[in-house]
Order: sequence, then C-alpha cells, then structure tokens
Amino acid sequence: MQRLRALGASGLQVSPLCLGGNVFGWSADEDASFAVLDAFADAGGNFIDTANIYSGWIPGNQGGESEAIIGRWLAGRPDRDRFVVATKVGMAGGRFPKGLTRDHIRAGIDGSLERLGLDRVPLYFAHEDDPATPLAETMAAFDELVREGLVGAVGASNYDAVRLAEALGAPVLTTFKGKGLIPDAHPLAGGVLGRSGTPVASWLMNEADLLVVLGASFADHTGISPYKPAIQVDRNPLALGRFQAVTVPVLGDIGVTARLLAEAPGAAGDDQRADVADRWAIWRAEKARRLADDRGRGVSSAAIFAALTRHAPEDAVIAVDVGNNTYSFGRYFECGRQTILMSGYLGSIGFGFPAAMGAWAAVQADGSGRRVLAVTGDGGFGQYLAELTTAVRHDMDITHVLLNNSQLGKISKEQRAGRWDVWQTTLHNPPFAEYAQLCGAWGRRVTDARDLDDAIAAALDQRGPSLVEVISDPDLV
Ligand SMILES: Cc1ncc(C[n+]2csc(CCOP(=O)(O)OP(=O)(O)O)c2C)c(N)n1
Ligand SMILES: [Mg+2]
Repeated sequence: MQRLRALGASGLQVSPLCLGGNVFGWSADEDASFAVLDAFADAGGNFIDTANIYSGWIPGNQGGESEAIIGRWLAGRPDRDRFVVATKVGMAGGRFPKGLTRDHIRAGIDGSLERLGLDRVPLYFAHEDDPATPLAETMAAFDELVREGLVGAVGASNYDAVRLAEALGAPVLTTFKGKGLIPDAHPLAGGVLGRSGTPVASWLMNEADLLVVLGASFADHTGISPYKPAIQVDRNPLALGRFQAVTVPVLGDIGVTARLLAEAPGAAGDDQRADVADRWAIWRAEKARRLADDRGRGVSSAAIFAALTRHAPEDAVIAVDVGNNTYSFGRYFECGRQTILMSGYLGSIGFGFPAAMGAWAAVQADGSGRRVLAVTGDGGFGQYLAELTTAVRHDMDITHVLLNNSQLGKISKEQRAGRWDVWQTTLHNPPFAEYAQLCGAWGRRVTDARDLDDAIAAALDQRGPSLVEVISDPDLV
C-alpha cells in the first residue's frame, strides 16, 4: 500500500485504503475477521472503520460485535499503536438508540473505548445527523471528549445539506455531476444548471442574490455564475476558489456547515417554493410541447427521456455517456432517487456502457437488487460494441437505451456553432438492436415515439442485457 497520508486537518496519518469493519461479527466471524485484519495490516493498512451499532441488525446480535472483534485483534498486536480506528455514535441499531445528545455521546464513547480496549479513539464520528438535538450541544460534547483526550479527532457522516435549503426556503440547483442528489419532485429542486440543464435552474440562478455553493466547482460545464456573491463550502482546501474567486470561502464539512448556517439566527428567508413551482410549470409545458415535435427524421430526445422518466425504477443506477444524448438526459430526465454515473466533466465518450457493467458488478456485491441502466449515443457505444458479448457472457442485467442519430451529434453541433461546415461526423452503424440479438442479448428498435413505453418496459422486464435502439432526430435534442 502507498505511504500514509494526512487525513484533512485532523493530524491523523492514514493509509489510502480504509478497512470497513461493518461485517465483523456478521458475515465475517471472528476468525475470518482476524484474517482480513491481518492481511490488511501486512499490506501496510492502518485505517480501520467501525461503529458502535455494527452489527446490531443481525438476529442474536446487540451491536458492539464489530468493535469487540477489532479490540481483541488489537490486543494481540504488539504494533497496535500504529492503527487509526474510527468509530461512530448516534445511529440507532441493536441496543443503541438514535441520538446525539451529550448523554448519548458520553455513554457512547465509554462503551466504544471498552470494547476496543483503547484509552482513546483516534477518530470519532457522529454517525448521522440528529435533528432533534441542537448542533451546539453535539459539538460541545465532542469538544469535551477531545479536550479530555478520549478522542483524537471528530468527524461527521450522513449530514444532509438539503435541510439548509428547507430551513431557508431556498431552491437547490445542482451541477450535472450532482444530478439526482435531490429528487426533481422536491418542492425546492430546480434541476441541473448549465448546458445540460433546465431553464428552471437558469432562471433561479439569474434571480439569486447569493449562492451557497456546497462541494461544487465553477468549471466550464457547471454553469455556476461567477459574478454572483458566493459562499463556497468544501472540505478540500484546494477546491476553494480554484476555478473562480468567491466572496466567502469556508473550509468544512458540507452537511455540518449547512446545518450551522440553517441554525444561524435570522437565516430563514422568503420561501421560494412558489417560484420553483411556477418555473417548473412553464418548463413542463414546454417539454410537453416538444413531445409533439416530429420532422420525420427520428424520435425527439424530449420524448425519449419523458418515457425513461416514466419507466426507470426509483432506485436505479443510470450510467450515461458523453454527447448530445447526455445533455438531453440532463435536461429532460426527471430524477427520483436514482444514482447517475458519468465521465468526469463529460470527458470520455464510450463511458456509458462499460460504466454500467461496473455498476452491475457493484450492485451484485451490495445485494441491493438495484436495476442498472445505460444511456448512450451511437458514437459512444460504437467504441465498445464488443463489450455486449461480455455482458451476455456474465448475464448482466443492464437495460441500455441507445440514441441512434447516425452521427457524432455533439461534434456536428459544435462545428455549426463555430460557423464551420459540418465535416466527417456521420457514422456508418450496424443495426444495433439486431446486433444485440446476434450477441445473445435482447434488442428492439424504436422508430416511433409511440412505441417507446412498450419497448422500455419490455427491456426492463428482461434478465440479462437488453438494448432499446431509438432512431433519434439529431436536431431535436
Ligand atoms: C474519447 C473521446 N473522443 C472524442 C471525444 C469528443 N466527443 C464528445 S461527444 C462526441 C460524439 C458523441 O457521439 P454520440 O455518442 O453519437 O452522441 P451524440 O452527440 O450523437 O448524441 C465526441 C467525438 C470525447 N469526449 N472523448
Ligand atoms: Mg450520435
């Protein structure tokens, strides 16, 4: 393993990989847990994560099993001082109730120290936000533990920035990378900013007096207005003001900082839900109008992503590619709780389908049963056509929606925008649906918007890979 790294400003030096102890005393018994811990230590790892409640959700367990196993393992290690153990308090599980009151935290640390056989927990987390306890009480209790030497550094997990928006009545706009972090149906959600975004988000951005930028950046694709006063919060100091000078840079955890701001006196502003609803009404009417667009040259992107919005399971993982198809997805697809995967800063075409294969493997491992979808263009998928045979070989449940406009549509558009003639962007494609069938997958071609619902629903019903090839109009994006 590479050498140790500083963990933020905590003063802790940790291995780049942290070993999750959630399974100790659950799917890994004590012997298996020791074997994993030994192998991790032998490889140079020193960072071990657990929580007081692990694994209290198992019948017969009461919580504390994981800490106790780690404690017994540490007791047998002469080099025990080199390990950085992180544990947590505050989530409900087994015999432990939820909560981050002072009493809970004091009782929590005593139990954890005892089970771990330590005098001091190097890193102690609030496991999840406790809205019922004032943040000041929780922070003061953690502060006491640090001053008394019982805890090295404190951390926070599962704090939710959306609560700040709810406290302020302020709209939430996301960058494209953040699509889906707040469901579009939330009364304060304004959708995605920028070229792949909604007019709802642009309007709200234009009207804003102040931007609170949480963990987002100001790069070309993000669409965050550089001329608005902005508070930027990030836990990475290098991210603050990196692309753009900001009015107030704040180094801190996003969720905790958001909660502090929400609790600041006088924070609540005018509730803007009505503005958000008005703008969505205008945008949804426009989207409905675009559904009718038909120039006889293929299905419109508005129709494709309206259908996908109707059918994509609430908790699906959707891997998208790079191209006009991706911008259209950002603009038209309305997110529920789906997770969206994309190539960083929309860098590499061809990402969509292989990413879906990776997501499928991850979903097998986590046992969540989530459906995996891929959205690509013909150009992007054309680069990785043969991967479909791998997906068939491993029986991967991936539903792939392919927008076939017979060209590198994004490049055609860029050439036109630069006032050049469109040059060398048309593609010679195989009939993708038939190609899928030849590979042993399920495939159907859609040429009429009215067939979208049937095709997507049928594809989602398949086991193994399925491909809906939609002949799409390159200009109705
Ligand atoms: C590896 C790589 N090569 C080239 C590009 C430039 N590029 C961005 S989008 C695109 C065309 C995408 O075409 P297609 O997949 O058919 O999507 P469409 O724009 O037609 O929806 C290209 C060539 C890139 N981003 N990455
Ligand atoms: Mg294309």
